[in-house]
Amino acid sequence: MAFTKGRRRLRGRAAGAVALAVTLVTGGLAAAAHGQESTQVSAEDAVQAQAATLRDLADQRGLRMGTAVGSQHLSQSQYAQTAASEFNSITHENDLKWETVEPQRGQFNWTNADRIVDFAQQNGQMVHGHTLVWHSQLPSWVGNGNFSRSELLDVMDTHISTTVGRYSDDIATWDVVNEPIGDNAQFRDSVFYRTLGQDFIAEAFRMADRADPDARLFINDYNIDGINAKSDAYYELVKDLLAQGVPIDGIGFQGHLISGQVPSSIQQNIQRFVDLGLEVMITELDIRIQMPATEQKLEQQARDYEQVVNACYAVSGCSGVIVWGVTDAYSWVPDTFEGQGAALPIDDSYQKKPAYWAIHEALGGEPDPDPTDPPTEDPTDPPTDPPSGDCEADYTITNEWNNGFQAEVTVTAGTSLTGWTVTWSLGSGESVSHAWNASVSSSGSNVTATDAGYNGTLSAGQSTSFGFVGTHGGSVSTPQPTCTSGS
Ligand code: 9MR
Repeated sequence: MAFTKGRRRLRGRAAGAVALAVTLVTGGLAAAAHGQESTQVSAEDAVQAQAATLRDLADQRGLRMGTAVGSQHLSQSQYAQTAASEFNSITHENDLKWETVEPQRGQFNWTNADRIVDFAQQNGQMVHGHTLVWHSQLPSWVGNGNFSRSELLDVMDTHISTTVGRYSDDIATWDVVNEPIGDNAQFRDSVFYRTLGQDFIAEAFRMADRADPDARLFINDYNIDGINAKSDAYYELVKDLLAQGVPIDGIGFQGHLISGQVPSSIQQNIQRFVDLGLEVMITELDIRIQMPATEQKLEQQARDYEQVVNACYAVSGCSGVIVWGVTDAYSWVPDTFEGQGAALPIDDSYQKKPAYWAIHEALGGEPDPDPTDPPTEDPTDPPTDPPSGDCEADYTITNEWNNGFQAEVTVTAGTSLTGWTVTWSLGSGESVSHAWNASVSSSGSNVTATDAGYNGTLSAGQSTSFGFVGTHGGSVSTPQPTCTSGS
């Protein structure tokens, strides 16, 4: 792959937010408008702020607003467009992990990692490197290699120097060591800790620093967002590393949180690590809710996101936030936590949720322009008399203009459903361009809409609706859709 020099880089020890501000400022807002300093927004800026993406706003304020990306999704245009327009920083969700890039000793495979770095380059985005030394997603040749101390150091050095060296022009910040402390606040049992003791952490940072002395190097973990025994253990660990002169620049609070349970001490916790001279980043933010997502739960989640991002933005030295995925459709959460999901600011159908608008506002943008729009509505209505059959779909044209129209389809369950599919035929010259609260695809004139996950489970008589915008060639037809159980 071609590497270009001069990408937007975050450089210089303890200069996190300010360095970012200087390199990223594009608009008329003050470069150092972060932390305690106030932001002056002109009328012109305010107009722009309404249409601004999270990326525009974060750029203006010199903050990182990132997302995790999977290379397997980049060929989907809506996914790629959202990743490029809403975020100024990209993290490999899985494609840069040890098992992927060095599955056999000394045999490196960069195909998927490169695709993401290339994507970021094409879109002028930073890359936060995740991750070099982690007990998980580690190939068995490392975990079961029975290496001596010196052999394991050699294995680590090869992996770190090759990976960091390869991307030294592209990746300016790294999660060097991920999750070395367990939930009991003790060092986690891993091949690295068993073989090298806690020194493996210092060694890993020194190796990364040798491979790219300009890179900013982070330690990263979950459940350290608030002040608790585990974050206390990190506080002691990083103080010790700094005292030894280990080249550590920052700490990542992953931020895998539960809605309604954001730790109240998060800002104080960020501040105490910044006071040690470290940069703090929220590196993997998602805030999960118990499904189904109702309007009330989505509003609570918005307040949770607001609390986390404001805690970061309030502290100079907290350089920004990375959310752990572009869309709820591909979030790791539902696969790991049964019955929970909808953890990201953008939903399965790429609709901006209240959480998105909460971040938008926290970044100085406008609030949700139409808070009554889906998907802020409660996705389910109270039960009525159930129709016969699996379900019924009622199609209504809600708006019409020159060559466009908007339609709403209400699905009512005849029997209890765990998913639904609605199909209909388009009239001549019609197409569907943009949908919410359902996954909609078309093939020729046949359109298929399936539930969006969070609105798939309906009891008999319960309704939910989805909508879309379409184009027409002169007149709008009113089709008779068919509804079936299953998606
Ligand atoms: O989101 C990642 C998921 O796709 C993987 O299956 C999982 C495997 O461990 O890793 C997830 O990402 C993790 C990240 O690398 C480290 N912090 C916790 C994240 C969520 O598990």
